Amino acid sequence: MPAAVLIGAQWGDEGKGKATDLLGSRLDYVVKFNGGNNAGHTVVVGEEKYALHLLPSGILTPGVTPVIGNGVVVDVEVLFEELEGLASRGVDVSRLRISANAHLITQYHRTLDKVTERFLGKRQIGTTGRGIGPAYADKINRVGLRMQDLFDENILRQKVEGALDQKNHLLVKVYNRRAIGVDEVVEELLGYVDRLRPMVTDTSLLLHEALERGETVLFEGGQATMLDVDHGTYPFVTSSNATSGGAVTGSGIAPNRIDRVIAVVKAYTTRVGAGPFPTELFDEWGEFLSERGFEFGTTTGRRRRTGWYDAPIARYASRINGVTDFVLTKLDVLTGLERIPVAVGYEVDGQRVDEVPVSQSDFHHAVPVYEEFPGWQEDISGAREFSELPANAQAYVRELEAMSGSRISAIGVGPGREQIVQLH
Ligand code: 2SA
Ligand code: GDP
Ligand code: MG
Repeated sequence: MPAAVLIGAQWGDEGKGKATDLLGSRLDYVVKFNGGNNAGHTVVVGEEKYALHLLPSGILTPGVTPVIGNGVVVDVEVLFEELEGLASRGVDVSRLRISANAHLITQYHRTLDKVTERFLGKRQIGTTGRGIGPAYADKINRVGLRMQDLFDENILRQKVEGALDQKNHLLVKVYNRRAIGVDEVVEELLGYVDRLRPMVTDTSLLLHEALERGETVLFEGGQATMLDVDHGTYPFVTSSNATSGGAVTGSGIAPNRIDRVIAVVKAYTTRVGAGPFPTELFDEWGEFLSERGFEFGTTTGRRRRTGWYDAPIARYASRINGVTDFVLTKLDVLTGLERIPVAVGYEVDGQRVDEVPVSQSDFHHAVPVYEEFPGWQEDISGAREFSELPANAQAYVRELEAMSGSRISAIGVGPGREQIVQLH
């Protein structure tokens, strides 16, 4: 497995952090290729619980070099907070490398994210408020700041001036906010330069050389397929490519280097923020999944919306990402249910459809068509072999596998690092 991509198949929080951590001992590099500190990965190691936002989960595995690729947007204040938090708990953070081409999130991006959301009223996306969308908008609009700009004060000042010209107009005239000064932004950023210098490099070259030496690299996606700016439920998406293609553009590694695509999929579905969600539950079963699965945002603490497994979404993720293996997580959360519904298709305006509809309006009012499978009552959190799962749990996994387009290679039966059943 010289180069593998690990992504989320649904709307995020599938347990990607844990899955990465699991592969950790076999890896040399773990690369974050999209998003920023909107991500939230919870990893439980023994008694210790870590919540990672901007840093790749691989940072927790000794010997692994964590990399922040060019496709990431970096809030440097958050970066150092997170690094210091981990270092104070004994984690070695000295290997971190950051792409010179990664873009920066500054205070004006955070401010704009929050005021824009408020302004949208009922049309809110439900962003994490971390400045992600505005930072990517600047990148595409060619007024973004990159890591490398920090090392030339003149260039940095010019670029901040350019970016603030437009933003101050918007902030003052439209949103009735105070103007942001060029000096305050530049001074704040310059304060981090000395600490950043040894970390910032050409990470595309670094990874290329590692692969040439036969070392292993894992590309870890933030958010998930249905939140991808191109392939997700636009406009209720994040502003980056969270699908496997993003690993290529977001790291500078060619597509033909990648030989495995692992998608993490929950045994049910959750979503945080606004947007369509066909299998969403508003009853006691939704409550059951929320409480049992402890479905609260790792970054914002928001309660996640919950629903049953949606097989067309898994098939869609399989196709868009070229999934070679699924890691099915949180199977333990379903323990105790008599019957488990799974969406096998939808009804749209009286028509049966088997795939995720391309029309956003159709997806908004798609009604799931369910098949029900028998549940199990036994505690499965101690299972480590497939044969140790109750027969109904085994059958549920096999049914999902048959509907989802790729093989299931591992099953999560609890939050702990060791709570996993490996199939392949
Ligand atoms: P943004 O902030 O611009 O990326 O928000 C746009 C949409 O993307 C969703 N989004 C997420 N969905 C699930 N998990 C995410 N990470 C955190 C977690 C979220 C949290 O692990 O729990 O703590 O709330 C994440 N990040 C972005 C977001 O909800 C919007 O729908
Ligand atoms: P990520 O964003 O995909 O990394 O996922 P999050 O960390 O935001 O959310 C997943 C949550 O599920 C975390 O609290 C994990 O500790 C937890 N988790 C992961 N795998 C399992 C599992 O198999 N069973 C249970 N019960 N919890 C799990
Ligand atoms: Mg998360």
